[in-house]
Amino acid sequence: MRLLIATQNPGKRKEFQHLLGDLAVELVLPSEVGLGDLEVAEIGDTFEANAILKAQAFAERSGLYTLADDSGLMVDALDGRPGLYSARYGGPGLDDHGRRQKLLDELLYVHDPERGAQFVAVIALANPQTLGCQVVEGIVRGRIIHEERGNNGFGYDPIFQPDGYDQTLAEMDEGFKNRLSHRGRAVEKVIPLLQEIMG
Ligand code: ITT
Repeated sequence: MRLLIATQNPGKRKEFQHLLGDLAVELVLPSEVGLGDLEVAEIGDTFEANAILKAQAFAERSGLYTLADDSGLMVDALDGRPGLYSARYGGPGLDDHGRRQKLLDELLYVHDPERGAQFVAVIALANPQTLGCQVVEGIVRGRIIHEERGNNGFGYDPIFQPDGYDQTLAEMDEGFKNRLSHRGRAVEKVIPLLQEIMG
């Protein structure tokens, strides 16, 4: 079976390839089916709605079973922001580093006990014939530290320290991050669904 990994984010793409590498499916990237430029408007008001929008759009155009992830960082002291807007936080002028700095600035006067946060990933798996979706979720709790640490991963990894660990996600190697991350936990739940489809 061919499975399209419907993300334009290279960090996510790499993690999915690692997480699904042992499965008996052929992983296909958007650029390999002429969809390297497809951007889906994320107009849903939940992670689930946006994951479904992305999975359906790519499944319809590719004719392949498609997996899409909508994810983000929810900071307790910011009432769950940046949340759904994690990728675009602070507007189009900012890169990943700029977004992390914006978040750190907003938390400048927030003390350690109040720096709790969680990463959420919702994965939608779309059937190309019916465009019906199966949806799973993964969460990892942790806290926002005071300055960036580590060069691995992507996005907000350098400022997020999972509960029970001294390292940030960006200080862990990919295999380690994948075992405990929101995306890793969601993929664990999607694997049985893929196995069922493959029979
Ligand atoms: P696609 O829609 O093409 O998949 P995207 O980056 O726009 O790519 P989202 O809309 O789901 O994806 O935004 C998720 C953002 O949340 C992402 O850009 C990061 O800023 C952040 N994020 C999600 N998972 C993360 C992780 O594992 N580590 C660090 N940051 C993460």
